[in-house]
Amino acid sequence: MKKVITYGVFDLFHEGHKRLLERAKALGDYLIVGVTTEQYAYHRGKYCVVDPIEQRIANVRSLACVDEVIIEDHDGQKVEDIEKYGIAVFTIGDDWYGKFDYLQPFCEVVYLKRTPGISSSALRGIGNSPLYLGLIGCGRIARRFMQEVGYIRDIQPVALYHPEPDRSATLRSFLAEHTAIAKARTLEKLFDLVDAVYIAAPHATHYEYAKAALLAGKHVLCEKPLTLSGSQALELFQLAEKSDLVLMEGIKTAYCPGFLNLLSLIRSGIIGKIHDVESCFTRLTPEPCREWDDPVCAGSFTEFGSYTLLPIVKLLGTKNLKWHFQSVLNKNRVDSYTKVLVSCGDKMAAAKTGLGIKSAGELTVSGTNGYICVQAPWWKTKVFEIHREDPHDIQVFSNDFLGDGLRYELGDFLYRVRGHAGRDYKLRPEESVLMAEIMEDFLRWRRAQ
Ligand code: C2G
Repeated sequence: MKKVITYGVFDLFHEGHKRLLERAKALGDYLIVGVTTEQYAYHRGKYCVVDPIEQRIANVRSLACVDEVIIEDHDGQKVEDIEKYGIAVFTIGDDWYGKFDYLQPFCEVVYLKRTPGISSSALRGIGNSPLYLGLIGCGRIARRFMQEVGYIRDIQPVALYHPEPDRSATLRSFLAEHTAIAKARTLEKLFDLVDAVYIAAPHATHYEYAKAALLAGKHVLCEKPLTLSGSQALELFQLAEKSDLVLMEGIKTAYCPGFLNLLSLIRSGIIGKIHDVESCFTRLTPEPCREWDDPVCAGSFTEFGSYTLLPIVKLLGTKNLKWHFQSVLNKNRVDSYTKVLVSCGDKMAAAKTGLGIKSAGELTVSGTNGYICVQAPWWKTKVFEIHREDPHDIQVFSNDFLGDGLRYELGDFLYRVRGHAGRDYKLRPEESVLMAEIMEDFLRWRRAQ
């Protein structure tokens, strides 16, 4: 029995996939098809897979030429499968030409001509022209954004709005670096050119810009903190829902595979019942700069609080939380270091942020059967450890975190703007609203100090 194996994502199953599988079967007597998991497709830079794996498996299995379907979910699996199933021929489309020659010592490798003119990404685009995106703000995060957006094929940044178009040196150098981006002199001009906006402007301006964009019928991805008031955040989400628009808060950790893996393991009870979450984000930031000087909301908590609150609202929930603040304030009443103590029934948490004081940027989650520790930069969650009573009993988990990680939230933004469901659990509106409430309460408390 001459066994053949091939692999694919097989998203939005189409004629090209069918023809490839039929020709693969013709290379032998028995065809095994490996269908790639969404996580592993992510790992390989495919951030917008639409069909759930069950659907993709069913589509492949429905072909008479397919004898067996397996799951593809990790690097190096192909060699394992070739040996495990006694494979004679590995085959794949010639868009991978040469990439699997390393399998030749194990079996015959055949690249089959790809069917021209059809692809899952084109099908994803059907009825959806590229998402034309406008930027508001052109500081550090906007520059990192431009590096990452290149990984999401169907998002095209086309214009930028800056409140001081003629005076900003940052704007001039940004536009010099990104010549395909047009300068929109007014917000209205920007909205005329785009389908969605990415807000990377100073925190205190987020609410007004997001509201203007939503009222103009534009989807919004807004850097954290979304707003500095719970009621403003709630108003924005209600406006987005009423207008059938996507509003996402850009806390990139919430969308990255490692953090999602961490949450699902904790929720599966791997460290028992959790009772404490401790998160810390500090970055020594020399003065003067926006973080210290912003007249409305300078300080460590408005800068890094969203990151440190995220695991707390994810693991303690959004109901019946109590919190209080402690801060080290400078002469301008700006917090160089803040600790927020949170409690909810028999659960507690502490979020620490620092601009002028350094601390261990770790995330620790404590439970009845062990604890999880993630070293800095835990907000770019890659490796984490599970510790038990026995100090030698340590499990290590490693995950992807590619580039600056914005590509994950951008993939989800496009996925949701395209009307696909099933990813909004990563950061729910009520979680963003609660974090905005805590931010609001902090600024009120700080003013009273
Ligand atoms: N294909 C084709 N013609 C097309 C589109 C795809 O012949 N018009 C082939 C691809 O070359 C591949 C298979 O169909 O062999 C599945 O394609 P995808 O679903 O895009 O999967 P891909 O990302 O190529 O995954 O680890 C290897 C990967 O899993 C391959």
